[in-house]
Amino acid sequence: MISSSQSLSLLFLSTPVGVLGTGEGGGVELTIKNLAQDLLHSKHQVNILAPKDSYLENIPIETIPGNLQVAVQGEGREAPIRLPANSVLANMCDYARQVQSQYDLIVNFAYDWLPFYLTPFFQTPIAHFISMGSMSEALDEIMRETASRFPNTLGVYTKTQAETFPFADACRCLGSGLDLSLYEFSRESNPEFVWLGRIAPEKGLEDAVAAAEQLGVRLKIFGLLQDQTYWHKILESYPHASIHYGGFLPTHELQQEIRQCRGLLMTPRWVEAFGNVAIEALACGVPVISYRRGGPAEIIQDGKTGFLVEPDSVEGLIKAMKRIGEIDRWACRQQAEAEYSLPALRDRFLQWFNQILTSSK
Ligand code: HBI
Repeated sequence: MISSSQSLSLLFLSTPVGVLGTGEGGGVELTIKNLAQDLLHSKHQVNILAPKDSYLENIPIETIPGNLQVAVQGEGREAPIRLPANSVLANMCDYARQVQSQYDLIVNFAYDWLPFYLTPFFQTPIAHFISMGSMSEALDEIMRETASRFPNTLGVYTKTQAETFPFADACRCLGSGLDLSLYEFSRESNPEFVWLGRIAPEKGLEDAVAAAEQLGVRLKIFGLLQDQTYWHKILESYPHASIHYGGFLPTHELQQEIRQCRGLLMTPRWVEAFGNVAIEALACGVPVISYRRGGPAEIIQDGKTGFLVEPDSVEGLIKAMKRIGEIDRWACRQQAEAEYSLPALRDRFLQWFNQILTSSK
């Protein structure tokens, strides 16, 4: 029996779609960084396998060469599993195989077929953290098989996300968390709204721009500009919108920008597994207006820390934006502290790890 206070030696497999630290890995990057940082502070050993050029301050990373994996959201549900030549994911799995005996547990953050398929080939147990909702038949199938052969080894952010899978009951909900000391509460705000995230079709940025243009308010935008065509189409479609794109900022700079804003707009087209940007805003005292879809629908306390809006309704966004002054900004910070602190996240993950280690003995 592994006592929860005992130090664990953990090997993280990062997402293979991007270089860790650049935003290419989306929300799961923040989860990996925050979790690794807090586990290291709590005297556990963590090593991360990630693509070449990956870098996170004060966190050990073993960079692995090879070609990045294709993002699953670009493929159809029926798409066959594909690996590029010299696949960084395959190289990461092979490296993990070679060093596995040095670790109590491997934690897979790749939303990919290969690490699930290889689980029975490993002696060291593997915990699979699933960072998105259901995206493909082949992945659903291998995840379901892994869940039945290795009970309790599938973790997700939220219940809504789990419910997109046929094996929802086999998923352990872990939520998310932030280093709240990096986010400064701001009681005051300027009249601007803000949108955060990867600029890509599944994030629905055009709706936030449309709402800002119709309401005649300024919208600040931050995040990785992942899809240039999509971005230029938005600029052409809303020439009168007052928007400012500020790039992908490290946390310190980002929170300085968002803490002054009146509200965060979240416009997910897909079932957002969690929506880390929502708790980043709450941590600064910024209320969140989001479509009632996916993770944000479980995070936002409607009318208390923000507003939940009919999905894909720009009118709904505008109505909520007009009411944003009703929200007490301190209540937003309090919710972040109560539910999304890093120690709370770490404890949830350690309980999950210990459950796996106890049952795998
Ligand atoms: N696609 N194939 C693949 N593998 C991943 O790990 C992956 C992805 N797309 C997006 C993604 N991970 C992360 O941005 C998630 O946090 C959304």
